[in-house]
Amino acid sequence: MIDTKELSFLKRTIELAKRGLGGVSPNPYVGAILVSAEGEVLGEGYHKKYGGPHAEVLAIQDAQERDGGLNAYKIEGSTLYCSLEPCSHTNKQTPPCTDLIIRKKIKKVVILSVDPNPAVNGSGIAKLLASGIEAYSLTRNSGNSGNNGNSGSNGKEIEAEQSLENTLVREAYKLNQVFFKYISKHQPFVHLKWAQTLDGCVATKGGDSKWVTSENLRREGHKLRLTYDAILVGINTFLNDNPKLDVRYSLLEERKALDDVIARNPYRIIVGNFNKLNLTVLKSLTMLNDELVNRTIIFTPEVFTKEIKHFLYKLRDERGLRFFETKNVLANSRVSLQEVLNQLASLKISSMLVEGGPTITTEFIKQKLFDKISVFMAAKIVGEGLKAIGDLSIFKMSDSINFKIDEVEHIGEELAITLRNCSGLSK
Ligand code: AOF
Ligand code: ZN
Repeated sequence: MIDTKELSFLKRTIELAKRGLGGVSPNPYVGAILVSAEGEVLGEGYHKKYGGPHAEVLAIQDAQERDGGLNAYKIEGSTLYCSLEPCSHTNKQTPPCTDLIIRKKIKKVVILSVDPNPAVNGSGIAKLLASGIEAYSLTRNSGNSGNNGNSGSNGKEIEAEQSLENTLVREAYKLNQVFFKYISKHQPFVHLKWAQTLDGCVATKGGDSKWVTSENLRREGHKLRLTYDAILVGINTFLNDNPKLDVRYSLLEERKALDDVIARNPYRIIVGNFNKLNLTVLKSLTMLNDELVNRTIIFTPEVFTKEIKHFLYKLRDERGLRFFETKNVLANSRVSLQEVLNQLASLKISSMLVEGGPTITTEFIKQKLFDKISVFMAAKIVGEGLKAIGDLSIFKMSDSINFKIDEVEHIGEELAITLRNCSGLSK
């Protein structure tokens, strides 16, 4: 176990890492802080941009430049705290962080999460140890963790430190859940989200859905959008709601104002059969017209309707629309969602928020292709209406799909519930 001061440095690495939001995907969020042997902070850094310098490199650079380089000599013998294991592999965009750490004669490296990237996965720590650096992570090799029992704490303090340590390890895991899945399974992280009434409806029986939840909760939805590479909807939502699927409420602008981080709208994915659509209607829809057409991606079974095919090809060639005719077509001309996920992974899209509607969401649930669910619940009922989830052919309560509730947030009169699958159905 490590002491409270060191835990506070690790906590800071998570705060720093979070500032990379929107810029680093498909890389992980990483923060690092360099502390002198006397316990003063020499430098801080976080991974800001995919392809840009890593957190450790920026922390060391900060230590070299701070106060006109006055404390640069203290880097030798200092301790580096990192939210993720420093990389040790080559054949990538930036040089390995471990080499710089070794060159700078840093004495100790304390890490929250091991990097599950098969090219790293403990070899960063091994390389540091082989160079005589005291290196350990709180998530693995904890036998090695410098817990020499000499922290001088009494029982209560040890308990508090242990609980803070566990909290930080959990937070570091949550921070990079998307990266961990993408890098180990080469599949995007899938988050299903819908807004419903107390009686489970996303629209009235007349089809009215504006609005199920209040403005407050809708803003939360946009905050969620900001954290994902892509938003996916089914063709029905695309036609009926004519959504834009961008990030509003000035959230992008707020991010842009923070340091020099990147803020961008997520990709917008439409899944469904484009064959039977009305061309005039199609031509009028926002996502095929606005300034973000080059961030729209369509997945459809092969399009036989000549005019529609011509229109979509033209948009692809002239405005950068991405248009995929899927190879695997399921019953009723449904698109294979597994094929969609494979294709997205090859486009380096590491995460996706599925915003409906019921048909496509039910399909993701049926095919067990999701990692997380958020239900935004309004304190209202409408009786008969359009159900959030369609038929799953479940007849016995004991066959229901069960979840663990991760978080319940009370926002005004409404709830934001985050769940994870726990009925043995997860991939
Ligand atoms: C670190 N610190 O800040 C990050 C790490 O292509 P590159 O050079 O950016 O390398 C990407 C890989 O490096 C990524 O897949 C992950 O394993 C690790 N990310 N490592 O030491 C960082 N972002
Ligand atoms: Zn690195």
